[in-house]
Amino acid sequence: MTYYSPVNIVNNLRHDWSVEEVLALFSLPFIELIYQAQAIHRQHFNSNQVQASTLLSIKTGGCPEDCSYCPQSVRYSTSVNSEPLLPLTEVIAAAQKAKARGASRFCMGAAWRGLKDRDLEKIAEMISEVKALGLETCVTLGMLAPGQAIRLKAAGLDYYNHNLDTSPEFYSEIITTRTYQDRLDTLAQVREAGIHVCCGGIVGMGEDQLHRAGLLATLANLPSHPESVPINRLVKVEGTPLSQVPDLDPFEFVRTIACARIIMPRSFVRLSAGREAMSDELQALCFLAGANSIFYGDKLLTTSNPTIDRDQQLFARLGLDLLPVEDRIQNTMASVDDRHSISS
Ligand code: SAM
Ligand code: DTB
Ligand code: SF4
Repeated sequence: MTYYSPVNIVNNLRHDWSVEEVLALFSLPFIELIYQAQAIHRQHFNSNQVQASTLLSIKTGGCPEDCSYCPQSVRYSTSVNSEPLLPLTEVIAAAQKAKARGASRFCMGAAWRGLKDRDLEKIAEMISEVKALGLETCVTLGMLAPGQAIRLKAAGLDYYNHNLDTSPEFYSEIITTRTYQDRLDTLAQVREAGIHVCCGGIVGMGEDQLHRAGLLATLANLPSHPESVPINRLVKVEGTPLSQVPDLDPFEFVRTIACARIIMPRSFVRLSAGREAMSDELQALCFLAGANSIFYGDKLLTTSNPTIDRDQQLFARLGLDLLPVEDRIQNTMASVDDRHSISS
């Protein structure tokens, strides 16, 4: 049996954050907060290197869930139509292109409530082929049933993305068709199968600071910190219930990144959806606050992302480098090896 200690005695990772403590971080003077986040960031990472993942929607639209931010839900009238699963050849071609452009990881997303066994082997084949190209593999397919994660791991899956999206308290305002516990159960299956966890959320959905702190505390208090923590800023899509929600203060977004960096010091914190609408200066502040990963490529799943050209120019102006895939794997292994478990 495995017990988890609240404090990781090997590398001091904490898993007992109270929401009040995280709120206290949010309340620090901005300069103090960024200073603390950057100081912690530099203890664990080369602060001039950024990991890049390229996304591909392998099954677009027609999703039965009611996530109120999502253009792919069948319940909302958006410009996204339902399409079948992409053929393997298209997936391989997109992965080859991503690799040639410098991405270290290829993330395949499906607009599913959960993975069905009838699709499992097709997905496994996609994972194996992408892995064979020398890329890290990631999929996000919704909920997993027992046994499925083990098959995905055997196919060569490095990461499974499954977001908590928001705090437990705000969650029911956003999604009613699956529970928070459903998400935690899928994350546990992923961990148990030995797959790295990519788990984060969305800010700017009309939540308040308490809920942003609640999301981050929940992520940090998981049995292990997710290796990858995507922080998405809501992309407001016409036709979705959240399309008219007021903008989040950009400094509050930077504070969210900084707090994630401080409480999950060894995780890659990804500046995720929403970058296209951000100025170069705001993105630079996010990197200063400890973000060290991006989605790289002209498209997210159904919405647009900064072009490769724009990102390359920004990286050149800031002296940032893309993390090569070999370094990425080594770095991740170190953090996984240090996982705090006491077995008896
Ligand atoms: N259907 C699967 C699921 O929900 O787990 C996988 C794909 S789903 C699109 C992956 C994640 O994308 C969601 O959990 C959410 O965090 C993020 N996302 C979707 N729409 C978004 C939007 N409009 N703005 C920001 N993030 C979004
Ligand atoms: C994550 O946290 N963000 C990505 C990825 N994981 C799958 C998805 C963002 C989707 C943005 C809306 C769209 O393009 O459909
Ligand atoms: Fe479906 Fe995922 Fe979109 Fe929710 S976020 S509606 S589960 S595709």
